[in-house]
Amino acid sequence: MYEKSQQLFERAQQSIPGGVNSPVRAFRSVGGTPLFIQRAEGPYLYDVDGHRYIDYIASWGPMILGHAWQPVVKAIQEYAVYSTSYGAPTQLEVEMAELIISMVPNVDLIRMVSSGTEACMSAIRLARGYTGRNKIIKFEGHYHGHADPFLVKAGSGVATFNIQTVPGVTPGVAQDTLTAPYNDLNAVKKIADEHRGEIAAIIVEPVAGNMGCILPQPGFLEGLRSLCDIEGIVLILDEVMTGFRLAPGGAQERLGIRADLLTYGKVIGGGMPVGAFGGRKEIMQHIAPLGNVYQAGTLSGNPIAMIAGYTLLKELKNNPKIYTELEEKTIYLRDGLDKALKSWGQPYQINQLGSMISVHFSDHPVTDFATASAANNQRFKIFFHALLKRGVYLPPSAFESWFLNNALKKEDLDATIKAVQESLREL
Ligand code: KE4
Repeated sequence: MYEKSQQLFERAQQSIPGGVNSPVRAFRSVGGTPLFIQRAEGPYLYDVDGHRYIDYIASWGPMILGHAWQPVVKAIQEYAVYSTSYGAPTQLEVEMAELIISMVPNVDLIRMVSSGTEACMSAIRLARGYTGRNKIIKFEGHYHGHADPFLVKAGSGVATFNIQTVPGVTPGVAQDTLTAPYNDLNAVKKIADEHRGEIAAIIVEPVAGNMGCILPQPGFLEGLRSLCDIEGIVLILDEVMTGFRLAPGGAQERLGIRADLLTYGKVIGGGMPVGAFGGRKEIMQHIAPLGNVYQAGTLSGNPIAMIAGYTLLKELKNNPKIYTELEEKTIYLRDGLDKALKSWGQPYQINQLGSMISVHFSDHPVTDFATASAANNQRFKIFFHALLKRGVYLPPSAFESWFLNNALKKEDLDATIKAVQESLREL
């Protein structure tokens, strides 16, 4: 069934660590051979063995309008002939920055980078440079990329592989990263009391997507906001997943919260390598060459990445009904999954907001890393493969959010629900 993927995976492991260029792709937590993808179009992936899958990863978020969305494809084709990089400023970068600023309520200045990791690590450095303080608070199970300060009780692949302390992250770095359970405001207040005057930033996924999809409890983000105001701490919303996905203005618009700094990735690049960080001018003006907080990148603002991201964001800004359609489709899927799983009679939870959703085989609400970890993730493993062989491609880990794309049609959602119904006897 997966002969060519198996052959390619064998071959890949001879030249690439683990045969993949990012660990979560290796299927390690669900077992089996990672599928090698030949091409994708709309809501479908096609693997090298010719199988078609309904895609709920969407490249971990970017492909919000589906794969090979023609305006982006055409824009890349058109601009590639002008060269693929100059290492000098372009009008495109100005137009991209102006477009983002027009979509997000409280960004005065924004700096483009080439990944979400770069965006988050730059935002942390900026917060430290701006406040003169060293420590940060992050949340257990949250993932902000693979920069050293974040690899303390991180989510996504770090949680998937249950890596408690990442070798290579020195005690000197780890000591400045303090952690609290997500949705536990009292724990954060306690840390802030114990480290008054030492904390530069709190960085948080406004809707967590790296331990499945987990929503903020009412008042949690608002509590962080007021704590940061009182203590002079920079509030960083990591919107790499939620930005331009939950609303044109991201989680800030959807949840009515305002951060001091924002980080972006994924959707912002339309599938090309793009990240960004931005916020109030009072803070951003400390970034070189304006200020001395140094941050740089050979391919930052790359013209091909800019035209891809710009073309996609322009569509999202001009057609906000896309968000309504996406949420309606996600709620349709959620309700269908709920009906199927209820008939099954075993415990489960479904978390959903906008076009982010996840299923947890747990008999109590999944609200943080501890409850996500306590779920029956062995059952998720079986669920994953039962759906995969029926042509439905979920993230290969219980510690990931699913992402819907707007190319999905009702027939795709119905096929997914049917596949879930048929798979229940295997769980
Ligand atoms: P990248 O460096 O992978 O572009 O972005 C890091 C990042 C930062 N912040 C959040 C909230 C993120 O979810 C991510 C990356 N997400 C993972 C999926 N959970 C990327 C997939 C992968 O690691 O291959």
